[in-house]
Amino acid sequence: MSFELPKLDYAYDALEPYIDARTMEIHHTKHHNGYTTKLNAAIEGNNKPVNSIEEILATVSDFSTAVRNNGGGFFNHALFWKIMSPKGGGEPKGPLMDALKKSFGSFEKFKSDFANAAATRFGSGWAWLIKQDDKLIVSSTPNQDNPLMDLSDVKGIPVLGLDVWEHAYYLKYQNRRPEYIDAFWSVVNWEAVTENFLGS
Ligand code: MN3
Repeated sequence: MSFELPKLDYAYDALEPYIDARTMEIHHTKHHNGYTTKLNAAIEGNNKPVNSIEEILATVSDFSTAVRNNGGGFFNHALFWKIMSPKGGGEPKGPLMDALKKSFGSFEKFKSDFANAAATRFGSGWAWLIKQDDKLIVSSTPNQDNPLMDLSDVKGIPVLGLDVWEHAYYLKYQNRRPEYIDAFWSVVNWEAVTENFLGS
């Protein structure tokens, strides 16, 4: 099988002013496209049958470093585009809000834990909200690793993810990663995040 670069559900400029159009365009057409192309090249000719990206990630330690890096990059960005929307922001409702309050004490505490994980991830990586059975926890991973990978320190189902590679924010925010993290809350698509939570 081969993987295809997913289309965005909105225009490159739709997340302005929080995430600028140029960053979105380069991020999707260059970075995500690159991970997709390199993932396909890396799995071509290997003898393991490949049925889904989730299956690859769950057994990623059996694959090459190229599959780990590009398979993670392929999955992480596909999730990232989905959990953002020009109609995003605000607060989640219903079961997700209940679960966040139960796991973190309050929505504000969750936001501050998540922002802290994103701000303190040294170098390139991702901050995550993940589901472990009934519980929600915050974690972060280096590079393009993610919590579905068998070699991840903290494992679970990714519900929300934030790309903190410099390519995700440098054109607009330069070294001010905390400002980018702050802006991210204005574009979070809580309906999509709730689907990730309920569907897993
Ligand atoms: Mn990225």
